[in-house]
Amino acid sequence: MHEKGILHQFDSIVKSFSKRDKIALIHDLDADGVSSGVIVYNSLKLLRGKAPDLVVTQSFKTVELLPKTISLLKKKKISKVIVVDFALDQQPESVKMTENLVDQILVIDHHKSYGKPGKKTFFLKAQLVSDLEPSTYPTSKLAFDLFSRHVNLEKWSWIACVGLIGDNQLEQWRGFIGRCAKDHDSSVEEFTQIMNIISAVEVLAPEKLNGLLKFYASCSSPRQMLSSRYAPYAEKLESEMASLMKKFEKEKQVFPDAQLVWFEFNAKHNIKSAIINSVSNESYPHYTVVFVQGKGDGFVSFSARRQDFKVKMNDILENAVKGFENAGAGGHVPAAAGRCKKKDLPELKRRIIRLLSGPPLKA
Ligand SMILES: [Mn+2]
Repeated sequence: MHEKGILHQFDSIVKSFSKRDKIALIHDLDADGVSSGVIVYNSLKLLRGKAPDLVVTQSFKTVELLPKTISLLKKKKISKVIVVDFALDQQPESVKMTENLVDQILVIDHHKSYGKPGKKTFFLKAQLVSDLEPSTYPTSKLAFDLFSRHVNLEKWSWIACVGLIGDNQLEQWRGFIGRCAKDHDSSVEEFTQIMNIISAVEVLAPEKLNGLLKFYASCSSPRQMLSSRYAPYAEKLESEMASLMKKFEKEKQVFPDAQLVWFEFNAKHNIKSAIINSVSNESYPHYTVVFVQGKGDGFVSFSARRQDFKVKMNDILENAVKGFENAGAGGHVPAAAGRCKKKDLPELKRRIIRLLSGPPLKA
């Protein structure tokens, strides 16, 4: 279907939203996921005079709707589901289970497409409506642009900026972000600080993200977020990151032939995504950077970054976990992540080094 057809379909879904629908909003946990959740939350409020009936913040980052989420949808008699900022199409099983309960699922996302798993589900991927590489068109801006076709969201344009910065897209969108900073008497620094607050709550107190999202939706200015009870988490995270950075400098392994920097560590909080972006952007933009974090539960989670788009991080990680039991991986070209059993880590590392050392992979 062409761009126009996709937008037309989106428009008719949006026009069908009414107060009588029982709508659930489900969002990814990072700054773009939370910010796009807020954009949709406030859009629904304007559109139908009522916020979503349910906001689900899942207990960990995943591309599926967890069994607990699905039973909650059932219990609350949800009729429509809106999912933002994760590739629900990567796990068709949970789509099918959810389709048995609800009338419609709308997914707004900018991860790669994995096919169309269900009849009642409409996937609005960034790449269907834009020529931009999808990782550079974060969901918060995509949702802002889409819902702006129906309601005036200028009051909350700063929230789209926070999501853009969270997904590492400040340069790509500098014009838009600069204009929004002016409109809201704010600055790139303030937007970045709000992004840091959300990331810090995601890492240090994920159980508070659901409350944060609703508070964030009620803010009429960036400064309200900056002076909120969530703000102190940013400082706490910063000091944890500083000590992890020292450990990185001491323990990192560099493989020049594979253009790879590899770092393994243990930590209680899920801190790796917060720190890998700065290492990748500032120190190793032309290398693949992989961080592996153990939490003592028999599994390791890992993130990969590469800023020059010369190697596809999502493909590398998806290939590297093939055949592993209880493992998964996915994401964007410059940024991807996954999880596997700790016992498979040595093989994972061998495979990644091999994949990076060989000729470029075909998509
Ligand atoms: Mn995103």
